[in-house]
Amino acid sequence: MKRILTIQDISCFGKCSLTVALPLLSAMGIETVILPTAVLSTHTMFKGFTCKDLSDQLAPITAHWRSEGIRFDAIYTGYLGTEEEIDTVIGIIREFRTEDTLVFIDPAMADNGRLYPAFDEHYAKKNAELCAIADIAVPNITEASFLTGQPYLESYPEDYVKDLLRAIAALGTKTPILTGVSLSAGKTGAMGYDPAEDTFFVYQNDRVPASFHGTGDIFSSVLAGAFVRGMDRAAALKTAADYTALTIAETLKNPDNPWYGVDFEATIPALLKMLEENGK
Ligand code: PXL
Repeated sequence: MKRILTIQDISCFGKCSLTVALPLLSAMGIETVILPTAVLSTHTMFKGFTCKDLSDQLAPITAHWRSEGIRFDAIYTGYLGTEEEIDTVIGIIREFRTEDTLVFIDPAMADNGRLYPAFDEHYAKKNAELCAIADIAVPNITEASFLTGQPYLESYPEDYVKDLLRAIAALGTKTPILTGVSLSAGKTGAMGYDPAEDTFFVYQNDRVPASFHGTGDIFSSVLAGAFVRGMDRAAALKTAADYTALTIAETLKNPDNPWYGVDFEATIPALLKMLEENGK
C-alpha cells in the first residue's frame, strides 16, 4: 500500500484541511500519516476561533519517525499557520524526501483576490520558498498572484494563466497546476505546465454555480491521491475536478447545506467508481 504524509492543521469543525484529507485519502486506499500543525476549534472563516499551535511538536514527532525508519511515497502539505512553520516543513521535506517521493504542495492561503485572515504578504513570499521545492504545486489564481507578485485578475485571457504558470515554474516548482481556472463562460477547472517540455495541460468542466469553503482541500486531496495511485496527469485532473464539481452539486441538493464546507461524505462512493473507471 502506498503511504502519504499530509501536513496541515486540524480544524475540529468546518470540513477542511485534515478532516477532509484523511478520510478522502484513506478512502482512496492510501495509508495516510498525519502531521497536525495546529488544532483550531473551527477554520478561520468562523469568528472567534481558538488555535493551539503545535509547531514545537513537529521536530520530536518526525525525529521519532526517523528512528523508526518510516518512509513516505508522497508528502502533501496544505494550510500552514506561520512562516516559522513553513521553514520547519521545508526541513521535514528535505529530510524525508527520496528520489521517488512525490512532494505535493497546496499553498492554501488566499481566495477570491484576498489572503485568508491570518496571513499577510510576507507570509505569501515565504510560501513561495515551499513551492520552490515542490514536484507539484496547486495554487489557485489568487495564491499564484501572491506567490509571484503578478496582478490578480478576475477575468483573464488564457495567456494570463500561462504567464502565472511559467512564473510559478520559475520559482522552482517542477509541475505547477493552477486551480479555479475558467477558460470560457460557464466552465471551470485546472491548467498545468510542464517546464521540461514547455507544454500546458488543461481540464475544464461545467461550473457549478456556488462556492463553498474547503473545496480547494477536496480538490487537492483527490489530486494528490490520484497521483499517488499512479494516474497520469489527464486522468488525475479529471478525477479531482469532476469529484469536486459533483460534491458541490450534491451539497446544493441538501436544503440545509452548510456554508462552512461541502457534503463530501455523500460522494465518496462516487469517487471510488471514478477511480475504477480510470483503471487505477
Ligand atoms: O481550507 C483551507 C483552510 C485550512 N485550515 C484553516 C483554514 C483554511 C481556510 O480558511 O482557515 C485553519
